[in-house]
Amino acid sequence: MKLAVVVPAYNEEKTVGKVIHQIPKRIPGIEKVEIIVVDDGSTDWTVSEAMKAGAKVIRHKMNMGLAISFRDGLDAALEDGADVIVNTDADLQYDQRDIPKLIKPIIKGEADIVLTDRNVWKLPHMPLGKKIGNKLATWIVRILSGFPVKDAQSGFRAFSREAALNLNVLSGYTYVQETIIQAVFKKMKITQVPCKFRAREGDSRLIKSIWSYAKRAGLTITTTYVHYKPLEIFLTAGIFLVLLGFVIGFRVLANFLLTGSVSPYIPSAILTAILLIVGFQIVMLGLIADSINANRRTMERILYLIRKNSKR
Ligand SMILES: Nc1nc2c(ncn2[C@@H]2O[C@H](COP(=O)(O)OP(=O)(O)OP(=O)(O)O)[C@@H](O)[C@H]2O)c(=O)[nH]1
Ligand SMILES: [Mg+2]
Repeated sequence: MKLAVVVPAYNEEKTVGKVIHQIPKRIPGIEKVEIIVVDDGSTDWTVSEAMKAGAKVIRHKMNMGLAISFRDGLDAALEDGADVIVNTDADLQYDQRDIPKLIKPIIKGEADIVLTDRNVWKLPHMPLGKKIGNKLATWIVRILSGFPVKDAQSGFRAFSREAALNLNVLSGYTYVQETIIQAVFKKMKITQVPCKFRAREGDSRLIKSIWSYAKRAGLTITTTYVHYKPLEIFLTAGIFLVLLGFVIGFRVLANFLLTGSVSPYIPSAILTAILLIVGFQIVMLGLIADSINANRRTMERILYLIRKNSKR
């Protein structure tokens, strides 16, 4: 079996080499380990440090964002014939010696994806605001996906070849929540293992402020859910409005049948009309969104087959 370790990096000259050296090169069940650094337009010495440490480097001329780098890393690993893919950060926060533990369920064929749990509450170096943000985002992913994820923000993960072939990252910013929601909806088997997580030296490259992260990650989570469950969302909202319209309109209709007049319920009649029209339109939108969803599934199947049959 071949393992590819993907390391997205943006201006990580101080740590990327150490991360590469720390990655175990001999792992039971693995014949070959390849390290792929995805340099995202770094303006420091990240690329030369990564090459010096022996990694293959894929370069973006401009900063494209972490999610796009992750996607390109997965594609490169698949093209190189990886059977197992690990994604890790270049900032030395994760302990690469956890990799054998991480890939074990995949080698044994017991999981498609292995997530890690940093146990954020117990991390002495993580600020309280970040802990709360992490817990909140994890809770939202748990509710939306229906999977009891423990730490949705940890980027240290392992994927089987089949899982990587099936994932399609659409966000440009962060892939962590999107991939979990997709994996659950695509019925992949997910396992979770605890991992160590050190304090970061220097500033975060990804998170400028908790609010901007929350806004962008929130948008990604919402759109991912809508992409996969449009009918449920629109149908629920539309039917709710139509039913409300019927409840309010019942009195208007009864009065009209008895007296032949809408008065004195004209405001209720207007509200009923609005609720019925808007509700009906939302149901129609749901049906259109569901047709688009069917197209997405077809296209994902085509992409899967193209990836599966290319190179190797
Ligand atoms: N390719 C790419 N990688 C990025 C970008 N921003 C951050 N990274 C990398 O993604 C990994 C995680 O980024 P961090 O800045 O450590 O973000 P984080 O770990 O979520 O947050 P911290 O807890 O503050 O470290 C690191 O390896 C970064 O080098 C980016 O724009 N593009
Ligand atoms: Mg980090």
